[in-house]
Amino acid sequence: MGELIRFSKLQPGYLFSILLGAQILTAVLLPFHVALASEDDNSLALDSASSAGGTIGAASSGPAYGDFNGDGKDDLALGVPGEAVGTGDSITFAGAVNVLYGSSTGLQASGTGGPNDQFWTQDSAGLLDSAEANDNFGSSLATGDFNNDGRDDLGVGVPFENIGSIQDAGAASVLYGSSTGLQSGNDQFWNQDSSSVQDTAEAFDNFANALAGGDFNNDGRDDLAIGVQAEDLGGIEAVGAVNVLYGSSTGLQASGTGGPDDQFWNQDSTGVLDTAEANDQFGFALGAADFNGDDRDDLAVGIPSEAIGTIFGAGAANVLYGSATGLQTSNDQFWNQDSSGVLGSADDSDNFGWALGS
Ligand SMILES: [Ca+2]
Ligand SMILES: [Ca+2]
Ligand SMILES: [Ca+2]
Ligand SMILES: [Ca+2]
Repeated sequence: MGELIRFSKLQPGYLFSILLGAQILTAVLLPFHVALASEDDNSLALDSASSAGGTIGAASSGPAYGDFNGDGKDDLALGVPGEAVGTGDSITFAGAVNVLYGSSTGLQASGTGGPNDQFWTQDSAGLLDSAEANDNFGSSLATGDFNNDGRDDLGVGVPFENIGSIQDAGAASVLYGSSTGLQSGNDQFWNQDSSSVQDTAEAFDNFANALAGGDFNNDGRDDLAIGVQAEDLGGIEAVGAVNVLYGSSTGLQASGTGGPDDQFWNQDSTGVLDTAEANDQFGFALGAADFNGDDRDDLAVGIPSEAIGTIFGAGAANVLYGSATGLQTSNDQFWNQDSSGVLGSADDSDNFGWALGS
């Protein structure tokens, strides 16, 4: 059900009015039960969800870290997806990102020993698109040096962005680093209707609910994996998918110019283990790291609502390994708590793979 993820910004009454199916309650509502706590800006579901071990979209990446100004001290971006923007905070749940820069004494916000802190919204000068109510800019974050200029860049998920009139299709903004930190001069705004990006923006896809940066082809330019947790495929709802954009000397690109062409992965992709089923939410969480030490980063994809046999919502994770041409399926893996050697056992609503740390 592609609309499930809308819960994070809907009223509890509406939630209860449509959440009647046992499957939803056990496998999907459970992860979001904390979302019912409040719709108040300062106690947004996305924040309170952390007590359950993850947050919507940010489950994979949490606060991002990277050296945005290239001074050798890592900096910290913090998503604030419930931030109200505009005069009188009139644009509610538009979302924002705070950035704190490192110094020899650690993070600081005064401009002492490092750049002054920053506050980004879609209404910040130079940033593409604009702040709209319920966009939830900052729901997910990922860092990487996408153009390999020695300064890390920041991907910002906006999973409830409308694309034209397509509600909650989702988008990702990318801000590039500079000697003075993140700046909007050459920022990008990606969605599934962007030129050359595979698939199509559809209502309630929630593109960019999760993000992970890694160098999947080891060309020195980091690449960006983008979760689309509520993607429908072939009439099957919310199976989930992952778009991958590869870096180039000019940053992320989807056309195959200066780097590999973009990819679109799901559990029905040729070679990917298991099968796309309704409400799996493949791509709910993402984690990138070099699991086999071949210098190419690999991608773990959380599928917290995956059924293992008849065990509903037990959860699983697919792992795709990097290669000289990018992510591929030749030695992919499908892990769950019933996998040989894995501790624990797959039980109803365990939600294995809800969050990934790498
Ligand atoms: Ca820095
Ligand atoms: Ca960069
Ligand atoms: Ca790369
Ligand atoms: Ca690897």
